[in-house]
Amino acid sequence: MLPTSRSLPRLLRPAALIAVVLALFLQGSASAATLNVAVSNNFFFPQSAKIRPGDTIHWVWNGDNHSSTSRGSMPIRWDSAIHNSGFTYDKLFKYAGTFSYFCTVHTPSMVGTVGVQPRATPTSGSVGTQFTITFASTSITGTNFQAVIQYKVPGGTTFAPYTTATTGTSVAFDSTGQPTGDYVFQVQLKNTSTGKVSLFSPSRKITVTA
Ligand SMILES: [Cu+2]
Repeated sequence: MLPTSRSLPRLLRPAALIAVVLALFLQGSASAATLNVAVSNNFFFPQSAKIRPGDTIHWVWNGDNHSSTSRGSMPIRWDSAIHNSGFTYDKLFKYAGTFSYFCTVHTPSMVGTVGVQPRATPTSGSVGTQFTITFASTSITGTNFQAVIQYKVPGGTTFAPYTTATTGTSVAFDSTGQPTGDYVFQVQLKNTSTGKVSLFSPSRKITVTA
């Protein structure tokens, strides 16, 4: 015999249970996407992959004698070594930035980038809203990494320094007393041990409304 909803703890009532499952699903899907990138003769596709912190790139070889190798100028490093059709290689990207890579066999023509776009919560809100710009899926506290964050204000044409984050996973943007309009953020990852920096990430826009 099934228990009645009255006899169950409040959290296990159907509506609440559905909400919990939905929240877990949304959280999971937001933090663990995988994007396939083809390793072909002689190009990567998409050449400019775009993901978010916590996502994984899954390179799939459909041509022979290629590698996926980070540029030596990058703050993070990876190297699949040289492989043939059928091989796959995964890398998790925890931090925002744009990371360039190449094939060590077909240099300099076979190149690609992984753009890791910061998240924003919310993406729109009235003046006074506290926005969160998330640049990492796991805390950078205690690592050799910093997130250099720039922003463009409403009506602005160029990016200006916003802040450099050395801890946590996100920074706040307090829109109290700020002009309405679009604010655009971009993030560059810096490795403080090597001094190397990524390219700037794909940008993330938030909108402050009246
Ligand atoms: Cu190649």
